[in-house]
Amino acid sequence: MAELQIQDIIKPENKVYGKSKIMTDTPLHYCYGCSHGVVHKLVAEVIEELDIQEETVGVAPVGCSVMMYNYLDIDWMEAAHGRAPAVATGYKRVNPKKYVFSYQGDGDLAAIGTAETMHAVNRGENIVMIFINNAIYGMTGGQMAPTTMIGQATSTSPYGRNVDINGYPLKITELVAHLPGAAYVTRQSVHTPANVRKCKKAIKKAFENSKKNIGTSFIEVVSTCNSGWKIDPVAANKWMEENMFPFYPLGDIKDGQRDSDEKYSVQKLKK
Ligand SMILES: Cc1ncc(C[n+]2csc(CCOP(=O)(O)OP(=O)(O)O)c2C)c(N)n1
Ligand code: SF4
Ligand SMILES: [Mg+2]
Repeated sequence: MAELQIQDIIKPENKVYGKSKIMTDTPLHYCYGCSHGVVHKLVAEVIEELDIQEETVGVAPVGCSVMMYNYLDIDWMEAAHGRAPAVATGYKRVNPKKYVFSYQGDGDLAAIGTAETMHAVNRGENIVMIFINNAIYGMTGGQMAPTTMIGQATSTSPYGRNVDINGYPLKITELVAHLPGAAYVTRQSVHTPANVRKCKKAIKKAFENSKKNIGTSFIEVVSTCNSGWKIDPVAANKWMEENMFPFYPLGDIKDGQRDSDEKYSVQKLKK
């Protein structure tokens, strides 16, 4: 039997994986092991599979993923730090047929942008919010974020986060899930192939929800920042599994639609 040659293998019918056509050829600037690139890829694949490239608008954050607009070939807006859900709200309201998503880190979404986050979900905006929680301010040099774990050393908490001084890590996803405007709230990760698949399913569901006008879809991705944490990517995945998952458990928190207005309506005042 003839020996198998490379050209016998590389054929269109044998292809099992390819780069999404939504991803541009711009090389990603992320550190090796960073979760951002994996999540970008999933968003691109979902947009391609749903065939919504022309109808999708992303709102880029301030943080390591600030240049996400260079990586996905869709329409983009750039928001000031923390303001992505407010910018997404404005765009979606004047263009209700578009698929609008915001993409933010934890410093962006759960620190400076806490108000915008809570109010966008409380209003039940029909947007997708993607939240990359790597427990640190990655871009600016690894400062403590509201999501930093108790005892976790950062450049501004070199002896570890101390609850007496810094308070508790913020579970903003659980808070969001309590808001009546939330339709779908889930926490995912991308550190194993199985988790990558689950996360993609969640992102797809969120985009599909956006067409149904049932409220806000919110996806947290518990992530690593090996550069900020100052450990290698393999150790970062292990640290995340052992230290972050018990506090930030993976899975759906809400899966339905925003609450009905009637639940909160009052009787009209009699004159
Ligand atoms: C109003 C404002 N405050 C602070 C900053 C500085 N800043 C830029 S990125 C960043 C933190 C980003 O962290 P995060 O949102 O967690 O994203 P990551 O880099 O970890 O993905 C900060 C504080 C800024 N650009 N604008
Ligand atoms: S500093 Fe952290 S979040 Fe930023 S690119 Fe590097 S690993 Fe990713
Ligand atoms: Mg961060």
